[in-house]
Amino acid sequence: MSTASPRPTPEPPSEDLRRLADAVRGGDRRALARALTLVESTRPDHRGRAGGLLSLLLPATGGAVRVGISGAPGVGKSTFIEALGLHLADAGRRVAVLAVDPSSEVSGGSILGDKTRMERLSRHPNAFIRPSPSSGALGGVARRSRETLLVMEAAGHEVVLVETVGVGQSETAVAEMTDSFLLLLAPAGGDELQGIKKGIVELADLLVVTKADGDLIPAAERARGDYTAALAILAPGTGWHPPVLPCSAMTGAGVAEVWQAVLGHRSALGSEGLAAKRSAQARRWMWREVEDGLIAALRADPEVAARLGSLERAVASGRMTPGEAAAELLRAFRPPTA
Ligand SMILES: Nc1nc2c(ncn2[C@@H]2O[C@H](COP(=O)(O)OP(=O)(O)OP(=O)(O)O)[C@@H](O)[C@H]2O)c(=O)[nH]1
Ligand SMILES: [Mg+2]
Repeated sequence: MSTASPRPTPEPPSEDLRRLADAVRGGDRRALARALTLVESTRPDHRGRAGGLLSLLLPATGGAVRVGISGAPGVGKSTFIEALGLHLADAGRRVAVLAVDPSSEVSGGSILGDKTRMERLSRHPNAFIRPSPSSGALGGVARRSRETLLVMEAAGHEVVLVETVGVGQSETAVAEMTDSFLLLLAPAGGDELQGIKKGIVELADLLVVTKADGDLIPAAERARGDYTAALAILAPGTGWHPPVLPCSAMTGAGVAEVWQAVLGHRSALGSEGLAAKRSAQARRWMWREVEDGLIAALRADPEVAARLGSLERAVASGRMTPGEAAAELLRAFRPPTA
């Protein structure tokens, strides 16, 4: 299992790093690209510099509307992001797009690798599209994506759209770095309320039925009814009721309404609610990093490594309880002193 290695102490900012941070804040696209390459790098000597850069940029972050977009493969995420991105960019908003794609190692390409799907948006002067950082364990990819988001924000983007494919933990990771989380659903109802699992519904602030155009309009309408009914059962609580909206990225119908609903969710949160949500996310993120760092250090410990094999075998064969074995590993562990 590969785990994220602990980040080295941030470098005290050099003159060079300060210049880069200033250029990023000034909206220089080439500086932004360089900064993102640094932040996404896994090279140990880059990590310290990246930490230094992020410290410099942190005061300039927080100003964007952060929107997560998820859904099953092929549901229309990229096409929707392009339509929404163009809607906003044409209205003069600066839009950034990034992807969290822990599977790219397996599939051999990133979600946004197929640039043709966002060709128009990627050429728009108000838009900046960043493909998924090079693959790896979700923890590492998610951390780099979160930092990418902060850098894009510091560069003055007013909206950041984060795409992730709706399989497993990457959804949770994206929900934990965004203000509003959109779940995209296919225009098929009835038995196919696939996406509507309780865990996912709890993450979603907004549901969008995609491809509501042409022959699919009746199916999209039915799906909207089914999903609305299912939500009433699954999420009966008070507070925010996630709306279900039909949308066609192809014709553009419903795109503006989805954006209005995002803003509606935002105003329902209120500025205090939003600040509280972001604080909780930042705290959770700190603990994720602590956990990742501890696990990486544990696995790198020679004493632990020497005992691991026999302890695992003892547990697997029932000669030792998992609790005893864990206690022995932890006793052998000498955490590195920072
Ligand atoms: N009719 C119709 N087709 C659409 C619409 N949006 C997307 N599609 C089609 O659905 C297919 C998948 O679209 P994508 O946007 O690539 O879907 P995705 O969810 O990003 O897919 P992955 O990233 O591979 O998970 C493409 O063939 C699109 O042309 C729409 O609004 N209407
Ligand atoms: Mg896609």
